[in-house]
Amino acid sequence: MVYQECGSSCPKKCSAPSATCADQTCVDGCFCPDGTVLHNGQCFVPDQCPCTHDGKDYQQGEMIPHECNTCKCHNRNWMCNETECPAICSSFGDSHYTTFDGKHYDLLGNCDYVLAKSLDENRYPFEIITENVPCGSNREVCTKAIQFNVGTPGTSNFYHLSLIRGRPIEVDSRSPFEVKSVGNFVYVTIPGGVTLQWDRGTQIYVQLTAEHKGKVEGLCGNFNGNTRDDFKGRQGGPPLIKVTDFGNEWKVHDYCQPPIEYIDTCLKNAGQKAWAKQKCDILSNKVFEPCHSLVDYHTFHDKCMLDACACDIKGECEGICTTVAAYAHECAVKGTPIDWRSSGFCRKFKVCNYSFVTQKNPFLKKLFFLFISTLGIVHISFH
Ligand SMILES: [Ca+2]
Repeated sequence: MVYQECGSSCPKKCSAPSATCADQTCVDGCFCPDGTVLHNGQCFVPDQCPCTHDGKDYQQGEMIPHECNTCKCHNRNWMCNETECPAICSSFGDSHYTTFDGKHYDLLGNCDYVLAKSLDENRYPFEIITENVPCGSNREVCTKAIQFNVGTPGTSNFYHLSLIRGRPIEVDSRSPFEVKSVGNFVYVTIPGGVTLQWDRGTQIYVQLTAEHKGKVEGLCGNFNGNTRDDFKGRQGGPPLIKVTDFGNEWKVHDYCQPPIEYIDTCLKNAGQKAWAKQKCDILSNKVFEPCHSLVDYHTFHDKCMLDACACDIKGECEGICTTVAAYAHECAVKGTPIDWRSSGFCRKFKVCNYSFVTQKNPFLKKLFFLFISTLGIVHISFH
């Protein structure tokens, strides 16, 4: 910078390099040399000004990942390639769902439900059905059974896979299912870009590649990029207003009762609210701070409170751990694993030497990275 006795009272900045100054009075002080502009106390040729993202500066040519794309800083602007990205639908706890398009909702129902189903024009017809399996004395659901169907029913080109906690997964060698166990998670992949991930409990993630866009239906929504039209019924038409009506559309058996409105368990069990808040505040405190700008925690905090208030026994409430694990999973997917489990909080998985699974296969390494991140174990070195 150079000293001037009479410099502009509003010097040009990277954020507005060609702005004109209405104030004609001059001031003395340190100014950027002619042809350069100011940014955070430094002078830049306007073309070389850094790009900013999430409050950080990036120099010309620097690249950052954005979902499945890469963005490069070029002349102060981000230039991103625009590959259509896969989407993930999640279901966790006994009632929490996020659609492919990112709509969050809660639904309580004891039935089999169509989580995701391809429409007829899909090249790879598939259907994923889940069933809540209660095991608590309250309404707590401890696991989900999953039925994964591929092909056309009634033909020789039809395959079925059952995923039930505690039972071995039997895969027909002629079927298109590729099943991998990585730590506590099971991954089932079929050709055509469909991957199911299950923690053998209540966490289910369905990932679809962009070729399925607009070609699916069910509780995971229609994957058309519009969050507001996800509550479509089986007949199509305008989206349904009430979540219970939407859920009722996708139950598999007519004899099941309709799903019920999700009640605010913290109103019902008001005495439990303070304890629940103490537990769930892990999501809003500094443990998860690195993830707050990447994944909004408020929705997960709300779900955690509902689950915690519903717990009939204080202590290792599975619903709390599952919800926090689900948030940690989202953070890991965004590239920010969080070491969140502690001796007094949801520490029910052992930390083992996992390096063996990562040695051979980069795909497994990636899956495993997500797995340990979800568990909150990050101090693992890959070999
Ligand atoms: Ca949609």
